[in-house]
Amino acid sequence: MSRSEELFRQAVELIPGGVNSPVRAYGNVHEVPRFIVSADGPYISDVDGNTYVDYIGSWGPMILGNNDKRILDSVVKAAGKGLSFGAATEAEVEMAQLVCDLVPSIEMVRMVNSGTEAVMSALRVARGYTGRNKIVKFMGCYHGHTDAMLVKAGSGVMTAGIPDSAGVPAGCTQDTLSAEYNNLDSVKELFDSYPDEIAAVIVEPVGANMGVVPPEEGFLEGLRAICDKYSALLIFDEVITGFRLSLQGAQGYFGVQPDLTTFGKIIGAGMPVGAYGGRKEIMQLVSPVGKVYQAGTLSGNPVAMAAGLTQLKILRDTPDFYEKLNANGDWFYTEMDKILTDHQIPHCLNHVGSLGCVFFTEKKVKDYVTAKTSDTEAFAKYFKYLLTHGIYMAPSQFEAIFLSGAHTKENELKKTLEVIDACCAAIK
Ligand code: KE4
Repeated sequence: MSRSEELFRQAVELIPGGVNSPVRAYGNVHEVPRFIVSADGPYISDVDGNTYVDYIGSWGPMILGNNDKRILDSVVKAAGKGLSFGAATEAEVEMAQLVCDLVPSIEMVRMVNSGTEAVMSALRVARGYTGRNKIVKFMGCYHGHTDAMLVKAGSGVMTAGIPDSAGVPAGCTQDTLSAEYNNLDSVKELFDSYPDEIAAVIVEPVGANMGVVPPEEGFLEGLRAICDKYSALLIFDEVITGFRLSLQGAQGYFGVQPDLTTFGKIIGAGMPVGAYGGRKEIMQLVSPVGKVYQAGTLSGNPVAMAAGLTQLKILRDTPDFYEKLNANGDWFYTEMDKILTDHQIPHCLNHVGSLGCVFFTEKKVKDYVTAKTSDTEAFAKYFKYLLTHGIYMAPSQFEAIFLSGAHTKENELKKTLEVIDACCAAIK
């Protein structure tokens, strides 16, 4: 028995599913989760001495690659002065200034400790600012596990959101309306029915939690126009896309400005950081100055700020970082698509910059319904082959591949394509 198997057997008796976050349990791919001991650059290593090319990067934060020594040094230095003070610090002012400098739509920002907390807070601010209760989200988009976002996928103008989790009272989701990604008519229909009741539309500007689903031409611009027409707020959930697609996130990449933005992952460089921000007239509503309450013991924690600040400054100051990362992504995913096509494997490969995903379906995946046509058993075979040949991908069809600046065409990307080629020959 492997050490991972031993640990997993022990873990399942102590932690729900043996993991501290469900996707890590490998449930969708019928595998024993690999217990990790270390990571460095584009690599990650498990307790049994196996090393893999890492395409999860802690689900997005590791855009520079794992264990960047510059970030580590800043964390050690900050930790040496004390782990947390629960008081204002210069690092928080520096982080707020940096985010406002980098993201044009943001004039004021509040740090929290996770993407979920950022979304929960942004929704509350939107409701407080507009005095309205309803929120529009999109089927297939994930915004963390705050009650209001845990609604059953399903459109329908009059159907109030139905909880998609036990323990969520109907009252928490009755004001959450579901629309179809890349379908502006489904959004207009909701606004036609509730013209002055919708506080906000929240969207992943690139869907990355139903696999990767890019916005079709005009989709984000259309959401902007609809929100303007009905005086609702547009919230971009950039927990994944923030500081990934460009230094200005998806809003800079696509040129559409939201009213509020949520961040996570990269902003913390692997430490627990979330953030939400927007125009000052909106953010001034947040306590202690405004009437919308929000708080957090460890928000803006000095050690986490040190990590996030160092990573964001490197991304800001490294010439052509995003051009090179996104060009590697374009090349890698295009080559991957060619390999699957040459092997005549039904697939749809979607990508935007360094984010990508292969769906095992012959349909063009453009929303939740088409994403769900994927053959998840075929995905499980693909996943297992790659894992047993040194390639560490997300253990679910409905997640993303995350490239980092540490992955090189000549080495890791080339090796990965060779394994994918062999995989296709083996599984078709
Ligand atoms: P956290 O609370 O997990 O920091 O962020 C929630 C969240 C919010 N918004 C978007 C767009 C997200 O993708 C996430 C979390 N992403 C998942 C990966 N699909 C995190 C991995 C996990 O749940 O373990």
